[in-house]
Amino acid sequence: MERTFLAIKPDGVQRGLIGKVISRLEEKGFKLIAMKLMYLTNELAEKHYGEHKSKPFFNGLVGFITSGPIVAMVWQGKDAVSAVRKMMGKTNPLEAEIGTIRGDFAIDIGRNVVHGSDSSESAKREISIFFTEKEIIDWKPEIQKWLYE
Ligand code: IDP
Ligand code: MG
Repeated sequence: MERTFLAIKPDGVQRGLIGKVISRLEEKGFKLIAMKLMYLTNELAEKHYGEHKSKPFFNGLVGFITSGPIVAMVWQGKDAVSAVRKMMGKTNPLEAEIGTIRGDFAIDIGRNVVHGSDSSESAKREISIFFTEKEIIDWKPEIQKWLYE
């Protein structure tokens, strides 16, 4: 089963949306296999968002993502990377479909509540930035047989 990295950004934490975001993924049937509440250091933030280094919004993005605690998570399930991206909605929340996390909970592109890996390669990279293998718990939910045929 595929793994993806999902983070609730400082805006989501400050606005009390941790539970709602987690509920959506739990209700969908994905399995939470790692989670921590943490501050991102500048160094970690710049590494995580390395692909955007040359973008005009990079400094603002790093400043924002380090401005408060985030919730870093790993979720597992069938096609988890693309399915979670779908549940997050488009980067710009006003373009994101209603029913998605960003579509329902956000307005501004710079305050879009969640980060999620955009490919299985970036998922691997991001998971390894945030978690050690020991922190990932591949437990067996009893409900599994009711989710997958
Ligand atoms: P994603 O989060 O949907 O993968 P990316 O293009 O990877 O979107 O951008 C990373 C983050 O950078 C976005 O979630 C958003 O918060 C911020 N961002 C992207 N484009 C802009 C922009 O044009 N202005 C301000 N912030 C942006
Ligand atoms: Mg991205």
